[in-house]
Amino acid sequence: MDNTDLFICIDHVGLAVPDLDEAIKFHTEVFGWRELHREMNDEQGVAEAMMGTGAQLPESAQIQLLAPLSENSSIGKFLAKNGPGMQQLCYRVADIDAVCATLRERGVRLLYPEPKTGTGGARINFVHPKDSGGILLELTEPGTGEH
Ligand code: CMX
Repeated sequence: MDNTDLFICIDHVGLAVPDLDEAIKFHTEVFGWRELHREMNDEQGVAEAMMGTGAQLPESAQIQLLAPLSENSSIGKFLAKNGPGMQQLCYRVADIDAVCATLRERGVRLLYPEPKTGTGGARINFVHPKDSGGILLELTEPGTGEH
């Protein structure tokens, strides 16, 4: 990776769904995705599943299904306002602390002062949608459990 690159690749696209089991069934039976991973993240207020293909190319992006654990969670509020749909785009990074520092220097607001825990023990942070062209942008430094 060239040291001017901030991002490695698109890690996943997150879809807000009202019911995780129903969404997994739909995405497997209709679109042929495979369920690769499932977990609950109480801090983020989500039950989630990562969906991929059989090919699993090293840098192939996954689909993340995100169901709310409560109405007051980020996904609960998103569903109430927008209904089901694309909630976030996630870029993979090698060093989230360095990338967040660079983005802050460039005037971009990160949601958390320090990274929190995401899928598979990843370290995550988010760029506010108002600072990224209207897209909620997640940054993930993968943990050992995600890929
Ligand atoms: N994509 C694009 N724009 C969004 C958005 C999204 N997902 N969520 C909110 N916005 C926009 C709103 O439309 C609103 O714009 P306007 O002021 O023009 O109407 C603005 O951002 C503020 O939105 P809000 O509804 O007042 O704010 P919320 O209380 O819903 O908070 C956000 C928004 C992004 C700060 C919150 O959703 C958040 O903290 N997200 C990060 C955590 C998260 O999403 N966790 C779930 C996923 C976990 C995981 O990936 O592991």
